[in-house]
Amino acid sequence: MSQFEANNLGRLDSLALQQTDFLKRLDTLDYMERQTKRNIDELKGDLNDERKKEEIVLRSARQTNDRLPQMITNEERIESLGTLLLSTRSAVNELNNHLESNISRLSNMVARSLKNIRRNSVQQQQQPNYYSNQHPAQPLPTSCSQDAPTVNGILSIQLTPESEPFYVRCEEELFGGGWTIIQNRFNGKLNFFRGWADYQTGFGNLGGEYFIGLEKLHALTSSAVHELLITMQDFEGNSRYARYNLFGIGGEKEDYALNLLGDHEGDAGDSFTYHAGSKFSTYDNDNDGCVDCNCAQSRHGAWWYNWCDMSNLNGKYFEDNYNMTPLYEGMYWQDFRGPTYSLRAVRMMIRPVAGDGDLERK
Ligand SMILES: [Ca+2]
Repeated sequence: MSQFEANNLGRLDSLALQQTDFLKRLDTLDYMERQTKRNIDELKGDLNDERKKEEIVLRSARQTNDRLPQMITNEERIESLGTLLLSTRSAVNELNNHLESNISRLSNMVARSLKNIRRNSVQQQQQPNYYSNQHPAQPLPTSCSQDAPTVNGILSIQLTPESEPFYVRCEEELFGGGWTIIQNRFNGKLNFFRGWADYQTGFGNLGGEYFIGLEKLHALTSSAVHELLITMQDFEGNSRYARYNLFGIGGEKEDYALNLLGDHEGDAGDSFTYHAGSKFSTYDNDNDGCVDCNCAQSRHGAWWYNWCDMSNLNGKYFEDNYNMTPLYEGMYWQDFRGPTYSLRAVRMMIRPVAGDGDLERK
């Protein structure tokens, strides 16, 4: 029991005692009032008798004045008893008022106590429990570029306070680091010839080969202005890169169109600008620029196909005969090894452009 509750109980006890005491006094006063009334009645009776006698006396003898003082005294007694009755009534009223005010104070006190108890319990429910393992929420980073510590390159990011957090893989060395890897291929173990639903949600494993998914890619590139970096290696140990200073895709309603692609830079050459503005296509959702063909099907991939392509980084992975693949079907980049050479590894990554709320990068 809290000190507050104990105090209230104490007050209640004392008020109950007061009430008992008052009721006793009220009984006594009732009794007195009844007695007084009886006395008054008796006296009134006496008075009538006296008046009759007075009439007799007055009638019989005008000089029998010696009884008059007694009569006045009786009238005075009636008056004084009347006054006592009035004062008794006023005392009863006073006690009544006192009791009412006590009851009103008590009920106010109870109401206040209930209010406090309710407020305390609500506060307890709302307050985070700082003694549990859950620490007060600290906002998650919104991208790899915020210098948040990663665990082996993996970072949990959250684009808005309302959206679901998700893990991404970060590239922390190239061109100042801070890149979010959106596509990663290096051994051909993961099948990239997939339908629309898989490309929307993403597939694979952040620890191996994967594609991040068009939904997340749209969410990322519409949360801040991004740039794009593509790195690639051939089977002879040569590495190249292509960089675009702006990159963004539309949402589902626009078929994730490549609607933002900036200037190219890099030693791999530009085999992507040809795709700028094109919608994304999979073998089961043909949004390409080829009226009478299905580029995703014929290229064995999924891409922002135009009519049809100068790069096909989600194309088929060739472990053997990589340098003499069927035309356009491999994981190729036109300006690096041409359309019949399937690369050993490619990686696509994005990063918010410096000045868009993130750290400045070189
Ligand atoms: Ca078509």
